[in-house]
Amino acid sequence: MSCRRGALIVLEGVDRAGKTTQCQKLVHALQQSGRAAEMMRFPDRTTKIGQLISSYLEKKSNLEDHTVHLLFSANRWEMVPLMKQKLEQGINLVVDRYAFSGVAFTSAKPGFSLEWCMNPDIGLPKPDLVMFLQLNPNMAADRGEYGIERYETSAFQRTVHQRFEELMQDSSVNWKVIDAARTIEEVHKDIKLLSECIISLAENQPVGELWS
Ligand code: NYM
Repeated sequence: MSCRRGALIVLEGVDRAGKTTQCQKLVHALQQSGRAAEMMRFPDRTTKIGQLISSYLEKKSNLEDHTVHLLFSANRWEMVPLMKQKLEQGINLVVDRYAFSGVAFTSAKPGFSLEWCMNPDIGLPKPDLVMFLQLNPNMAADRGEYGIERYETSAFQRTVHQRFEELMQDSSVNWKVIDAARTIEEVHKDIKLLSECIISLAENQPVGELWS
């Protein structure tokens, strides 16, 4: 008998919503409760493609806007064999950003439709659950100065937030909105509960394909 597969759980949100902290806490909590869990993040800056992206984000290099969008997508695709392998082994994957960030950030640039941006990510492993850490971009800005990387301005983040709102209209994706304006522990409690439910539901179902 094959083992139960792991769940693919994604956390999304604008910068400073607390995604990374919450991903780490979730992985830890799942492991504490005896479940196999690992964290992944996109962009994965460790690969050759990831290094091109990282240099672009740090403003050490310039890349044409379509090109960098496709690199972000390629950075996800190059991890797909590993993701599938881990899910099949029963490891729950907790992912810090995924294709939704890809679409929200590029489509916040002038001249990019949601549809064009979604295309290269069609067919990626479909998350069983996408939790959107909802934080008003003004509150996100109040959490301290934005960093110096590309996209880290209040005006751009407001547009990114609007694009996420549009993406969340798509009922083919299992979106859950989490109020991220609360304490770290309150937010974690909700995330943990939702994740535990989806892990039980996903284990007997095949991994789906995103947007296809
Ligand atoms: N970003 C992230 C994109 O523009 N496209 C993508 O596909 C992904 C996954 O990269 N501002 C942006 C969002 C962030 C930046 O993310 C780096 P992080 O989580 O700060 O490393």
